Amino acid sequence: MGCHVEVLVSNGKVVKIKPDTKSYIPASCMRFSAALDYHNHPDRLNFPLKRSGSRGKGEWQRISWQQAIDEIAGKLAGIRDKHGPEAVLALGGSPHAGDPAAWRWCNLWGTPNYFHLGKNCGEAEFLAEWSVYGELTTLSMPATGITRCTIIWGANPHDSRPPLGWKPFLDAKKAGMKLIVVDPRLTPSAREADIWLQLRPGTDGALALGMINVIINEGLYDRDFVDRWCLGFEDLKSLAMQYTPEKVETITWVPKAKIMEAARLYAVGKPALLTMGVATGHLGKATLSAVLGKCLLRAITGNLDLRGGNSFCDVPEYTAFLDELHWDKLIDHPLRKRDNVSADIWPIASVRALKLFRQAMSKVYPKGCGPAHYMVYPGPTFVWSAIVDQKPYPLKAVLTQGSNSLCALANGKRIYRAFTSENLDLHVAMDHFMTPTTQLADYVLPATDAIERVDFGLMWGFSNTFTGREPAVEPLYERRDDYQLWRELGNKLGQQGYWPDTFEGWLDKLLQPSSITFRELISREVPWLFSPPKEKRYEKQGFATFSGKVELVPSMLKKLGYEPLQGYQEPAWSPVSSPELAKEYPLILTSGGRVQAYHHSAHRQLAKLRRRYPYPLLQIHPETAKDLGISDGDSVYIETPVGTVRQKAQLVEGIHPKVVHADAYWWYPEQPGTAPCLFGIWDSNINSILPDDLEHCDYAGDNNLRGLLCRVYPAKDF
Ligand SMILES: Nc1nc2c(c(=O)[nH]1)N[C@H]1C(S)=C(S)[C@@H](COP(=O)(O)OP(=O)(O)OC[C@H]3O[C@@H](n4cnc5c(=O)[nH]c(N)nc54)[C@H](O)[C@@H]3O)O[C@H]1N2
Ligand SMILES: Nc1nc2c(c(=O)[nH]1)N[C@H]1C(S)=C(S)[C@@H](COP(=O)(O)OP(=O)(O)OC[C@H]3O[C@@H](n4cnc5c(=O)[nH]c(N)nc54)[C@H](O)[C@@H]3O)O[C@H]1N2
Ligand SMILES: [Mo]
Repeated sequence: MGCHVEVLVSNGKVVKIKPDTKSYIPASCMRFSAALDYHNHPDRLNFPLKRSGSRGKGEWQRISWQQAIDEIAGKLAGIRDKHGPEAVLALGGSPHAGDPAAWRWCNLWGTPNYFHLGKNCGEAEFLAEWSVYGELTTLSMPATGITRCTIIWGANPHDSRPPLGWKPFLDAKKAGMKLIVVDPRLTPSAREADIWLQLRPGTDGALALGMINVIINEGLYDRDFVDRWCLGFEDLKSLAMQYTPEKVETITWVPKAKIMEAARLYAVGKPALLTMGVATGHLGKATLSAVLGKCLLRAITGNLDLRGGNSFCDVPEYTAFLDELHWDKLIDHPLRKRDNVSADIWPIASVRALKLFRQAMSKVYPKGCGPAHYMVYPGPTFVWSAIVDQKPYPLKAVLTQGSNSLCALANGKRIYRAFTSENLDLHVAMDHFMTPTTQLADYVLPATDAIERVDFGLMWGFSNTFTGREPAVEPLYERRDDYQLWRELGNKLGQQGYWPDTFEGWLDKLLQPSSITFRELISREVPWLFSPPKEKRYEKQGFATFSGKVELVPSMLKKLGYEPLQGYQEPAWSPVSSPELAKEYPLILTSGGRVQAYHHSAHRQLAKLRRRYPYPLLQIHPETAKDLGISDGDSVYIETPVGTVRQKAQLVEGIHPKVVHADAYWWYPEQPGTAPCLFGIWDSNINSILPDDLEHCDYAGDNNLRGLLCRVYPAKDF
């Protein structure tokens, strides 16, 4: 997650990696201790490979980079001639060093079918924030001595963001800040809370409306801010009046007294922060009310663009990020005739939406806003069907870079069908290791890791920060920077002139507005550009919405065909929305909470980490386990209507007896890689049995990963 380490090198070889104690973010979690093993691991990909048997057979032939690039470029050109640039899909992962280059390549190429795993990350919440107030508050942290109350909502920073992202909460608490945590589990973050709201997974939208009800009824909202800066208050008020604390207790299982107490504490605790959290974007049909509800709470309490509250992310002005990425090149690309494959179904995630957001923001941000790429992603379900059924139009090539989609996305069987479809003419995957996903590629390319390449952080354009880092050693074998994949393909496919020769050259170009080279930056003691905190920018410039105000009933949603005043909607599977199914699958399933040992599907190869965390765990309440004849450490089956996987039971008190939490992303690098085994992907990976039909997708097409149903029973040991 970008923590700093010191790498000791002898004779061009890394000998030791330790936390950089001089840095402001020294590595502290257990993962860095395995970083050297990661760099040298015998299973690392070191040379380009070309498939020789059928897809998934695991038969590979080593080829040169030149041959790989020539053949891939040749195939892409043929696909573009026959099917248009939109027939190429790029699949990117969570933070890795090639992403902006991939977005740029796609914009120049003309495909809106860029699917970044961020789709299942913060997208749903970001799009809601843009719709309501035209800004993102993703990076807000409590300010010690200033923030009086924080709600951590759907996140567990203790495990997901140590040390940079958790310490500020502790520091602020010491200075008197009150902490509220909304989480179905008693996580290490929740243990620190003054109030823990243990809700039924998926019911966040109802909880938010219940809190709004209390805040309005008790006159605790910021009247001045609402009068001057918000539109639609009366409509929101009428909606919220339907969500009495009694009713919300029934929906969420949170006692009404706690709902009222939390609402009051938050509303009077100004400046107060309400955090982003990926969980609220994983709720399928229940997502929109949840993410809007969070935005509305921030707005009516006047905590927007406020120091210590939800401050706005800065636009990346130190870098040429916005110029370099050329979103307009995608909007007006001469060859692009179609929007992404799911634009008609989820219009908020489309080029059309990108254009509308740009219009709405143009007064405040003439160059557009930062991470606009979040607006164009197609939804996964339709990506797979555009490959298998070639509808609404054919997708013919997939360029996977730094993503293990077979593990990280819902309904693995559907993804498997897509990757093995005869209609898929080309699948290229660039990674550090063979994974279930790379195993289904035609070409597999070896990437450099963070120790052997220059690296940078600009938070995907979310902020006006830029940090740089130098490589410790030359790349091993034939590993290459991810940047080079896009550059070389670009140079062969009509993008000549856009791509500096080296990754560092591109970073120099990005840094031009700051009149500093990448080298100069990284030779500084603190190699970091950042802008000082700001607040109340809206007083001068208004909000970056169509009206210039905070839109409690967002006109953006209306323009795109959504109901802008959302009441709470149940997830598609729940005791309320599907009571018959709930009889067969009586437990509420949530999944994927971060664990310190691993980054998503990665690192399972590393013995040091595997010893610490050898199996995927299903957290279950001791009473429930007892009723099912399950003891701590027993193997259990978890079954949904989509399928069955096996994990080990971990009995925990801090979970509701009707709720279970399954670890996500499990696969076993030690098992055979050949299909259908694919490193044991079907054994334990909860995502492979999560549903992805239309009824489960949220308003932007994201997967429903939390707030589902399952049953659990003893399994044969493993
Ligand atoms: N160690 C480690 N750190 C990581 C990552 C990693 O893989 N490993 N991944 C990084 C990435 S890409 C991301 S996006 C961040 C995410 O970081 P966080 O936002 O902190 O996400 P999680 O820990 O997945 O989930 C947060 C909490 O949501 C709770 N939850 C489950 N269902 C619900 C629900 O219905 N409602 C609510 N309110 N809460 C629910 C879970 O119990 C969990 O504790 O972490 C980043 N940091
Ligand atoms: N059930 C459930 N599923 C989830 C979530 C959840 O909370 N619950 N969270 C979702 C979220 S927030 C996210 S962000 C996604 C993450 O989804 P992904 O990003 O697809 O997951 P990773 O396992 O991190 O896959 C990254 C791959 O990139 C490789 N890699 C690492 N570094 C590099 C590099 O520098 N270059 C290249 N080329 N490859 C590299 C790794 O070896 C690994 O195979 O998962 C989503 N899926
Ligand atoms: Mo994420």
